[in-house]
Amino acid sequence: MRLLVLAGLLGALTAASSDPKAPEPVFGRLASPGFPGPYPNDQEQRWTLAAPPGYRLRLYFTHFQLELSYLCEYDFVKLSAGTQVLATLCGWESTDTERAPGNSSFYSPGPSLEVTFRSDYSNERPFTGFEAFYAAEDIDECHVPPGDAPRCDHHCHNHLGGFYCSCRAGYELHKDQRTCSALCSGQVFTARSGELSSPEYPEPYPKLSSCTYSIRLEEGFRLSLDFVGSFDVETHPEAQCPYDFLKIRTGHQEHGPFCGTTPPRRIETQSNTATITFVTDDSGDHTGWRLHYTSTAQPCPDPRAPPNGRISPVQSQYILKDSFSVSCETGYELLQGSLPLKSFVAVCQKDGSWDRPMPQCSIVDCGPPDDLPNGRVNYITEPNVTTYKAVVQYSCRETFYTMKSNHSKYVCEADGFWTSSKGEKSLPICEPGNGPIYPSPLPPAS
Ligand SMILES: [Ca+2]
Ligand SMILES: [Ca+2]
Ligand SMILES: [Ca+2]
Repeated sequence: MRLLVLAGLLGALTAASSDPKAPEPVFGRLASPGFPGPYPNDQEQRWTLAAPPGYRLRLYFTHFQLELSYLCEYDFVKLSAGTQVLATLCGWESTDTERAPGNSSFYSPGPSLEVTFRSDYSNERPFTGFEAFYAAEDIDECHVPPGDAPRCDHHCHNHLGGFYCSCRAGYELHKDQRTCSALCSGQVFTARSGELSSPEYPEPYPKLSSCTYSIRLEEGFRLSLDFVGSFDVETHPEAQCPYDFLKIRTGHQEHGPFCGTTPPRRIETQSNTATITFVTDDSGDHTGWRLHYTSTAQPCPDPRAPPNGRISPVQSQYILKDSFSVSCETGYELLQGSLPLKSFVAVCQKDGSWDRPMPQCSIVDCGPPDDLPNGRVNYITEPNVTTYKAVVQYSCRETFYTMKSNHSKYVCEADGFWTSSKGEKSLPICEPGNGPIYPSPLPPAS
């Protein structure tokens, strides 16, 4: 963890010190005294090379010929940065124990490089020393050796003299300039059941993030919370969840903090609300958690459909906010007391009662059929029965009137109207005519 913090700090410093102006180019040449002639004895020369911040130095040799000694004890060129020795070089080509530069390039780890040339008291052969060139090069901070922590949580952008980090959608760059914090606050769940999880679950959750999730149901519901799937939140053997933690507040109760790999047990609450807080620190790879919530409430009595009616939907249980509607069979109409209803919906309330009483399905009554001028009406089904499917028949006063229509039977239909078999609701007409008239005259033979 400490390492990561350090890397973050370095990153922040480097990013902060990046200058929009392009720095002066830094390059040059170094050579041993007297080059290309032999170098003198008892020399010690030091060059301190500096590159702008965010740059490093590349050094390569075009000529190298020094006295060879065991571990380069006599004459050598030493490359160092601060207290770190990068290379000690001597001879003219590498041996098992000594190194000569050959065609290698040498890079400073940071913006400074020290080059030291030393010769001892003797130069047995006329060794001609070295010539080298250097130049400042941008450090590609985004390129990290395999196994090293990347500079940026999500995206790294290199530029001359520095670099910067950016984040995927749904994240924002933390003020450490490298970590991407999840935008995971203020999520509200209002469905009766649902699922929530740490960001990216079951992939590792983001660092330096603070997530809040609220479950808000209407009063009367009671929430139950179950952790499902794997549970993995960074923990510590002694301290209680010092790094990352999950806390749950339900009503006036607080649960947690939770961490570790054992999921918390089912939480049965007496509350219709819950707030889940998940806070993470700047390190660790843990997969997080997933929570399934359900809710219940006082059930309402099972509704029983009235005769000739049906209810929908049919459920094994109805609780708060559940509703059902009643519809009547064809030929029946909804009636609450004596009041006809267009439709009926009852809703279960939080005290476990329905908000209105069950209606009835009452048979449709078409009422007494209209009188027919110059004619009469006979009840076919039963005397004075005027309800659904009842049939009446009209006839004209005999001898003087004939019926224009040949549909004299009317049925009480579901819409409450007497209707002929042709679908007519208007009465037949009795017209003055000849001879004896039959109740249902046949059409004249053609
Ligand atoms: Ca020497
Ligand atoms: Ca750079
Ligand atoms: Ca952590």
